Amino acid sequence: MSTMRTLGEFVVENQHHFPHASGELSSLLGSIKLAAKIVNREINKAGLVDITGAVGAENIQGEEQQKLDLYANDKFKAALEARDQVCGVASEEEDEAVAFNKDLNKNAKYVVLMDPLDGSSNIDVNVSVGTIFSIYRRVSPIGSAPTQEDFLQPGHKQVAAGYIIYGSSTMLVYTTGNGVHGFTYDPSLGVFCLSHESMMIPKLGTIYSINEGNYIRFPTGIKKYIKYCQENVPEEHRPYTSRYIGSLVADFHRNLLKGGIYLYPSTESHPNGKLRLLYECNPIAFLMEQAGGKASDGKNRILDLKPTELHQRVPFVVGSPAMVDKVESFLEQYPE
Ligand code: P6P
Repeated sequence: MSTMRTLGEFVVENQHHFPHASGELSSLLGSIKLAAKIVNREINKAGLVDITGAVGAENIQGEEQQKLDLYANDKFKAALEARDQVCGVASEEEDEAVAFNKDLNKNAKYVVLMDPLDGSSNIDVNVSVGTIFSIYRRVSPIGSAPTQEDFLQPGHKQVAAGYIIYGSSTMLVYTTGNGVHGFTYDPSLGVFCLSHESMMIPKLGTIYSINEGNYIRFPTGIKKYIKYCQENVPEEHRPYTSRYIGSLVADFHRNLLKGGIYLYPSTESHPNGKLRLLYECNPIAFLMEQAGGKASDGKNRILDLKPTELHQRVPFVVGSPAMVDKVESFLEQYPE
């Protein structure tokens, strides 16, 4: 239910929670909000204009870049560079971190890491996709160019994180460490309205999200957990329901609202899993913990991991706390 409070008003009302608040967060989120509106407009036209499909190039991950991947990357970078809060960004679509060198960025205090359009291979088949962002205070001296250390901070140092889901409706969901709040976009007004204040995930859900096509390549503990989910135990609300869209933001958002767990484990071909620690797992983990859930690599808390590389991957288990605990117990019981 929309309370007719806009994102801008809500952020200003809660600005005092943001460390060293001086309107920086509202301006920083304002640039993300602007880029989200622009990307949303193009996604909703996809299919009508030549903006879908591949560009015939690959990103550093070796993944085929979609036209909208690059479009979204450009728009979010431009919006962040146009304000004086951000000194640089790291992106799934950029091999290296990008330093903003305009005078207005010189004294900026923050860096942003992002997956500008996660799940973009789904655009051509009209499945929800999303933008994921993660915000840190820089650790290098203000006034100098950002350094690798600014971007390789552990997830518990995030000052804000969130996502935009471009789905049946477009929503922006974010946290600054004081709860998770969701805003639904009203295109007729051009504003994001507060629709989900203080989102909390149910402690136990009945949805498990994993690509079971990889079953034979999963660790034994994951195979055991999948079979556990499928056992018929009515008093424990099992069997569970399998729901996997192939778009992290969409799977996560549904599980956040209804309760559930998302898993992208290690496999033989991807020993560190597929998802990237810095701009997928850390922001999603921050949101999940703020919503009362858990996020681990199957053993270690995601937010405690010390990053070593910009695009490093990590196995990922995120969702209702009791369900994450159960996965970790199976992995402990059946170590590889
Ligand atoms: P698979 C999209 O490429 C993504 O990064 C996530 O959004 C999604 O959950 C996952 O990969 C899907 O990967 O291997 O199951 O197709």
